[in-house]
Order: sequence, then structure tokens, then C-alpha cells
Amino acid sequence: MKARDRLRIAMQKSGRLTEPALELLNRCGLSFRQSRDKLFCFGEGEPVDLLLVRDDDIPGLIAQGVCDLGIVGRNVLNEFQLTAGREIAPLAELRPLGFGRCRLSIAVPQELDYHGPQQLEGQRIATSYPGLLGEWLRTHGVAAGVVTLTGSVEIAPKLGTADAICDLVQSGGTLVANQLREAEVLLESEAVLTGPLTLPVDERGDMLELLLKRLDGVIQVRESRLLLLQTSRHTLEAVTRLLPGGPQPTLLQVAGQPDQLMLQALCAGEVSWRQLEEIKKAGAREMFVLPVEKMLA
Ligand code: PRT
Ligand code: ZN
Repeated sequence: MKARDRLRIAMQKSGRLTEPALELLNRCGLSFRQSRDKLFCFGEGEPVDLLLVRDDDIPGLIAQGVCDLGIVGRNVLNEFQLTAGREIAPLAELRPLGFGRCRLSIAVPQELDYHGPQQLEGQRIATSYPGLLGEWLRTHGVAAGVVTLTGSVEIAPKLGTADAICDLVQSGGTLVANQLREAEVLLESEAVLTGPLTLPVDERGDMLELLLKRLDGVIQVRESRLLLLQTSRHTLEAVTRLLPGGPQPTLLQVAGQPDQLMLQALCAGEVSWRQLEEIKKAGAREMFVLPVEKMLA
């Protein structure tokens, strides 16, 4: 393999992961000049280039050494690990990236009274993920037929080519539209950064280390929220107990109201309406949840 001094990242050319992956890389300070054929994008500031391909090709391109890194769904990565031959070098999940979330699930006809894996014994299950499904069936000691399809898996039961399916689910709308319901979750998935188990020990390795550090910073900030609220001193303890995880909150005195405090807390993740309503019930008022743009500790 010819030595390279620029890092090459494979990502989806056009699909669900394209926009969020590009945005994430931009936030890490990477920008790209798009080439005419749009397959290869030259990195402008840093020595990092992009290869835009079908998501299914990404793990193979890294395993072959054509690319150093890839952004791909955990579902695709894990399926590759299970189905690629032993001669292929295994890949590592370097970072979960927090977008493209979905789950790989087994779904059965709505009218079926499902109560456990044994019910799938002898059934035909249609899927594009024969590796992951096969592994799950083995773990649960179920002998079922795996019908491998490349698309439109959800219509297989209606067509009579399968009794159940194993496919990606996000909102569940596709299942409902096809009179199916989720019976088992095999894998919780999201986009991940993947690369070889052993990282290159040249300039690419240094760039990779820098990129991982920036990614960690970006991901941490993206998931942080600043929660602001007012509370009286006597409800402070109850309110504080309900705050989502993060460092200790900061308290400020409200001018002219000795009993009132303004509380400021950095939260490690989303703050849901449910959580806000609970905190309000405990005595908080004037609540704000703000996104954090940059953070330098
Ligand atoms: O052309 P290329 O091969 O690159 O694209 P693709 O069609 O294989 O991939 P794409 O863009 O559809 O998905 C890329 C990745 O996004 C997947 O590998 C997952 O990791 C992730 N992802 C997240 C999803 C979904 N959510 C999703 N809902 N991938 C597919 N779906 C499909 C699912 O297959 C089913 O048909 O959407 C339907 C279910 O959605 P709900 O919302 O109705 O439940
Ligand atoms: Zn694909």
C-alpha cells in the first residue's frame, strides 16, 4: 500500500447520514472543496479528504486500506464484522456520533400474540441483516429461516415470502403502515466513527488523534444544555435533586427578593418537557433551556 500523508474519511454520498456527518466534520474545523464527480472531496484547511460512497461499501474500503476512517451506522458496521471473511482485518467503533439513531428489530404481524423468541421457531424472517439476525437467533436458541432481501423487507409478510421481518425502525411508522409490530430489539444503532483496530503511525495518526479530540469536544458541547430557573430557598433542595446530571449548579441571589434564587446548571444531555414539568412541580419558576455553542473549561 502506498504511504499517504493525508487522512481519508469515507462517508455516505447521499442518504440519511450525509448532512449530519458533513455538519459534524465542519464543526470539527474541516471543510471540503467538492470535486466535479463528487466522489472525492479535497480537504481545504486540514490534511483530511472525503470519499463519498454508498454506506454499505464503507467498512470494506477501510478494511482494504483505501480509507482510514468511516462514518457509518453501527448496524452496517456490525453486519460487516459478522459477515466479512476471517481474512479481513476487524474494525473498531472509535466514537458513537449521536445522530442517525434507529434500532434493528424483529417485527411480527400485528394480529400475532407475541410472547417470546421461541415463537419464531420454524418461521421465515426476511432481512437485509442476515449476520446480525443469525447471531441473535443462535444466542436465543431459535431455529428460523433467514430470507435475505436487499430492500422492501417490510412487505415480505404481505407477499407471503416471510412470516416476520428484521429491519431498521425509527418512528415505527413503516411497521404500522404494513400491519406489523415490533417484537424484539436486536441492536440500538446510531452513526459511528469507525477505523482499523491499529491506527497508522505516521502523519495520518497525528491528524487522527487531533480529529478525535475535536470530535469529543464537539459531541460534548452538542449534548450539553444550560438550564436556568428561579426557585425559593425552601424548595431549592427538592429542585436540585431533580436536575439532570452535570456539575454542581451555580446559585445567584435575585435582587430585592432575599428568599429567591436564580439557579444555573450545565446538563449533560437533553432536558425533556417531562423533566421540566417535574422540576416545576418541585417549586421552580421561569425556566429556560439553552443550547451551548462552545465550551472551554
Ligand atoms: O445509498 P445508500 O446505500 O448509501 O443508502 P441506504 O438507503 O442504505 O441508507 P439510508 O440513507 O436509508 O440510511 C443510512 C443509515 O441511516 C442506516 O444504515 C441507519 O444506520 C440509519 N437510519 C436511521 C435509518 C433509519 N434511521 C431508518 N428509519 N436507516 C433506514 N431507515 C428506514 C428503515 O429501513 C425502514 O424502511 O426507514 C424505515 C423505518 O423508519 P420508520 O421511521 O418508519 O420506523
Ligand atoms: Zn446502503
